[in-house]
Amino acid sequence: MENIIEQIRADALAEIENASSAEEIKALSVKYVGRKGLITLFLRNISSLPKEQRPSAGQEANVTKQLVEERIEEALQRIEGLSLNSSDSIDVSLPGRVAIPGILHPISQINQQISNIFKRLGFDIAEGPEIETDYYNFEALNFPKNHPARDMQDTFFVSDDIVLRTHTSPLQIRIMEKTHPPIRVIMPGKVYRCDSDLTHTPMFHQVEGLVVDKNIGFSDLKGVLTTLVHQIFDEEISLRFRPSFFPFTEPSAEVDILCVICRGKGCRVCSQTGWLEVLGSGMVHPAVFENVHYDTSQYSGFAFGMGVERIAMLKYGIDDLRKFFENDFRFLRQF
Ligand code: 2U9
Repeated sequence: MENIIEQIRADALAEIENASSAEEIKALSVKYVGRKGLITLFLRNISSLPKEQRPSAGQEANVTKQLVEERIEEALQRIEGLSLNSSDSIDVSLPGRVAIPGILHPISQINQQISNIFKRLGFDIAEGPEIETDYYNFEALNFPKNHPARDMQDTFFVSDDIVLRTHTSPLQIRIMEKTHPPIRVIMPGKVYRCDSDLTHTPMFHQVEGLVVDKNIGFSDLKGVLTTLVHQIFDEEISLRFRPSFFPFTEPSAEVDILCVICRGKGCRVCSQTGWLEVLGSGMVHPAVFENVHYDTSQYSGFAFGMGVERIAMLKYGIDDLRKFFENDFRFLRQF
């Protein structure tokens, strides 16, 4: 009898040793220590042995059963450990990858803020072509050919007569050609100028606006632009209207805010003037109205324009315009 249980034990240990998968080990568990396994059956049949053999056979079988169960457990742990270390396994203890939510680009945020301010004031929003004819970009806006004011615009020419728009004003001519007053509209969009340094990029974003109706005066211009500047920067901020020149407006004024850095004392940012220029404006020049066949004895209007990057730089205290175009997420996610 002892020979039989010794043989079963030797076979079981050898087969467990040679098994290479969890399935094989589980099959061996069934074969030796399962309900109908060889060791289980041996134990069940001990009662049929001669009385004097039963104690030693039972003890031997119990020791064998315990040993086989231990070896099966060890073999399973060895095989599962191997499969966890293999290249396609997942280490569930590693920290997870955090999904960083996207944000609107700061220029888009300022654009939206400006659009929302004008929507509340009853303005429409219009968009138009970025490639324009000389007529819409210059001629209709009272820039005669060879006029020195064209030099201010650093134009990209596609051909003699076709340009990348240097401002969104051509769209205002197109709108006036198709629409009768009253007009209250803003034009956000990309514009192009052949210029590149700390405060200029060849492409930048502008928002221009146009109001045309009966009895529109400079006080309307001042009211709308004061509301705009107060809502973008701060309700308390001081601003001033400073005489200027544009071919398409007369009179013209640039709008300055009290320097956000030195509060008027004079510093490097405001070139010691105490003021920062934020936008340009003026009453629409009668020559522009004549080009779109508006009756200047009945209608008047004002227009304005601002660079969105410049507004963002002043609002957030950024000194290099190129940061907006590098798409470094460490910079962009701050806004
Ligand atoms: C029409 C008539 C008048 C739009 C205007 C400005 C003044 C102005 C600059 C601001 C910074 C351009 O981006 S910038 O370099 N713009 O100062 N723009 S008035 O005047 C118009 C436009 C269209 C028919």
